[in-house]
Amino acid sequence: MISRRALVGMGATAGGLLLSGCDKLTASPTFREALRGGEALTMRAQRLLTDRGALAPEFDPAQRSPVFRANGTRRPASPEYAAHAASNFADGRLKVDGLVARPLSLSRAQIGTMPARTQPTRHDCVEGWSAIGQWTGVPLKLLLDQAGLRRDARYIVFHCADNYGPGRYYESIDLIDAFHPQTIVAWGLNGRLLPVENGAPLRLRVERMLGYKHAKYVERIEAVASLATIGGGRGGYWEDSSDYEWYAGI
Ligand SMILES: Nc1nc2c(c(=O)[nH]1)N[C@H]1C(S)=C(S)[C@@H](COP(=O)(O)O)O[C@H]1N2
Ligand SMILES: [Mo]
Repeated sequence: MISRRALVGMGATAGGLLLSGCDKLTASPTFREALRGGEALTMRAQRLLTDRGALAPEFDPAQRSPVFRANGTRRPASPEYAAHAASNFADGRLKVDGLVARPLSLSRAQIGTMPARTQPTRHDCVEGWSAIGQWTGVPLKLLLDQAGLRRDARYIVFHCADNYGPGRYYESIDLIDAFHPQTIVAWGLNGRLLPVENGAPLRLRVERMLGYKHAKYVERIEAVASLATIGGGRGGYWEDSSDYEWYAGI
């Protein structure tokens, strides 16, 4: 098919000729049917291509797990984190930096005033358990738009406050997941502020991904062009240390 751009590029005379030609073609029933078939095909192809944008199932609040179990770090061990927790995270700041036009430094209170999304979703951990929790947070897209993502940014890295084993916990996702409508920086769980064991003050929810991608205790969000120089270079703590897949889509 000739794209609109190509048509525009053909100039007025040729364009006019083409258009009158098109008028005749669309009048013929067989051509109209062929067009309709093409539309169905395009729609199917588009669904396949946009599958990664599909929403994860959202559940009835009554289906929530009575207790949302905690896994991995349950409380970061650093004195800095202890001090933040003692002041109810009032002084902590979330940094959004890297390949952005306007680096951000936001308190949890500021983030709490931004538009929020609430989503009751199921968390699936590779260790073989699942839980349904209702998360509330700011869509990551809003933070990235406010910071002004540069054109060379390709991945978003989440730097965490905890050391798990030898190194800092971190995770990363590509821009498709970063802009997914259910990708939020969550500050609430089941109608309350996020508890420490589930990642207070802020944790990532990236609902089309396995549990280990959902970074807890996020203190810095960095836009990068490549993951090679971050941590061990494989895009996440478990990816570096245990060969977990970087792309953990579900
Ligand atoms: N910073 C940090 N984020 C983390 C982890 C961790 O140990 N540290 N564990 C991951 C794993 S394996 C899972 S299953 C979930 C657990 O989240 P929860 O503690 O709220 O259940 O957090 C993920 N994010
Ligand atoms: Mo997990």
